Amino acid sequence: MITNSTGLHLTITDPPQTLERETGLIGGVSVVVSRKKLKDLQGLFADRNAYTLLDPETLVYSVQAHMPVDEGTPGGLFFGNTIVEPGKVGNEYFITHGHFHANADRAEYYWGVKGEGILILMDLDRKTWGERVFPGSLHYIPGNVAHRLANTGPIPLTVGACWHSDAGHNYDEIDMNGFSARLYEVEGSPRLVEVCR
Ligand code: PAN
Ligand code: ZN
Repeated sequence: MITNSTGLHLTITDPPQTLERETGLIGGVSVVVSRKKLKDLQGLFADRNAYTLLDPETLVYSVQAHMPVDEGTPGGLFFGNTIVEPGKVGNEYFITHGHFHANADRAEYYWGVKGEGILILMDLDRKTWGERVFPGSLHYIPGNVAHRLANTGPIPLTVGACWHSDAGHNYDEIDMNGFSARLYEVEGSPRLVEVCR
C-alpha cells in the first residue's frame, strides 16, 4: 500500500500498522506471513538421519513482513520479524534457511525481541562468525554478508528486521555451498564448527 498524501492534508489518523512491543508482532495492513516446517527445509541440516526421524510437520520458523511497496522497488523499506522455534536436528539448533541478498550489497538491521539465539554471518570469503541475540541486542548486517538465525534457547526466538525493498533473497548460494560453519550444541553450549568440504 502506498499512501497518496494528497488526500491527507491537515488530517490526523492512526497509523495503518502497529508493532506490539512485547511480542514484536506487526498488526495492520500489507503484512504477509510465511511458515517453514521441517518438510520445507530438506537438506538444510547436517544430520540427515536425525532429520528423517522428526515429524516433517514440525514448525521451524515463521516470518511476518510488512511490505508497503512491491518487492524490488528501489528506495523502499520492508519491516518484519522472524520467530524461530526451539529445537534441534541431532545436535544442530533450529535455523533459518539463510541467504545473501540478491542485490548483494544491501545491508539489513536485526534486533532481538524475545528468547536467545545466535545470528550466524558469513562473508564472501566464506569466513563465518556469530553474534549473540537477546532481547535488546542490535545487529547491523553489512552488504555481501549471508545471514541466518539459530534458536539456542528453550523458548521461541523472536527477532525484528528492517531491509531494503530491492534487497531480494539469494538462496541458491546457500543451497549449493551452505555456510562454512554450523552451529551445534557441544557440551551444553552453542559452538560454531567448521564444515569439512
Ligand atoms: C529476514 C529473513 C527471515 C527468514 O526477514 O528472510 O529471517 O530467513 P530466510 O529468508 O533465510 O528463510 C531477512 O533477512 N530478510 O532480508
Ligand atoms: Zn536478509
